[in-house]
Amino acid sequence: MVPNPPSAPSDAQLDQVKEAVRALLHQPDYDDGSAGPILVRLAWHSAGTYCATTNTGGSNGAGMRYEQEGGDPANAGLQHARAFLEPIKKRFPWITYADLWTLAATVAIKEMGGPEVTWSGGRTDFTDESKIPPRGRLPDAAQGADHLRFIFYRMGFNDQEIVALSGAHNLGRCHSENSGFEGKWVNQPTRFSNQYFKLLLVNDWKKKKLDNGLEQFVYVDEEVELEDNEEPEELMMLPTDISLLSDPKFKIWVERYAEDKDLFFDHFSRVFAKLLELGIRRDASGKVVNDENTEGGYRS
Ligand code: CCH
Repeated sequence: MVPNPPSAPSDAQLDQVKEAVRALLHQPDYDDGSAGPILVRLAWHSAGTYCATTNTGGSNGAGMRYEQEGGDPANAGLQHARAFLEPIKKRFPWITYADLWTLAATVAIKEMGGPEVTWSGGRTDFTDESKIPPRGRLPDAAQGADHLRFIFYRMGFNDQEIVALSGAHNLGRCHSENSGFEGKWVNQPTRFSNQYFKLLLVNDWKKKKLDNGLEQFVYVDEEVELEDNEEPEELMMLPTDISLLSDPKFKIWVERYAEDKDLFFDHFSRVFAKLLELGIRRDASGKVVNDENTEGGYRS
């Protein structure tokens, strides 16, 4: 317990943090030139451990700072996202890691051309590993629609929300050193759009077995004219992404989001805000109800 927690930050203080996040997004030497996609994944994995039945896991605690969660193979690569944010935590020590990780994702989404996501602060950071949920709660990309429902229903999401959340795969890429999968979903992976849904529907996805034995789906645009020595650009989908096409209840939403970008942005903004609140208990005034073995949180 923190005897005398600080008072809640002012909007001006939060604006300073947001500005600092904006300033670090441009990373010419990293991946596709932006820290944005991996910051979104960091927030998602921090929240996606939630179990509604037991009310454990979720975006409180920033448990990935500990080996038990940070060293989970499902979180491989996210150390880069945490390292990007570390100087901001040093500069603004009053913000908890759990708040910083979630807030940074909303800034990144907006800066990459996505919707505004409502964010509220007050998350606390674990001071030990006692509340870290067991490994194995994040989705396995090699599986299908039943698995997606099993994982996301556990968090309290419905079919429409599962498809909307999956639209985050407009961003970033797979890295063989992290997940074993390789490649990006869309041509412009640092631009938030509904392109992922369009490509899912229009392209003829072919199964490809990787050297490590994993299977993903790929598409190569044969129509594109290439310069000499230029390799054709291959786009990819995970087996879980493809399962959104084969399951009729998911496919309805893939079709709607492919044809209506505004609808997708609206639904994504709501469902991402919901994701970031998983595991957070607030009183009627919106203040977080603090647990033991955590630090941070604000005086009302
Ligand atoms: Fe995801 N995702 N994700 N994902 N994900 C990966 C990368 C990103 C699954 C598997 C993978 C969501 C849902 C799922 C992002 C956001 C979200 C990778 C590659 C795998 C594998 C990791 C690597 O190799 O570095 C599966 C399965 C699901 C099931 O639904 C949801 C929900 C979100 C956010 C709302 C983002 C962003 C990335 C790109 C990260 C990067 O480093 O570029």
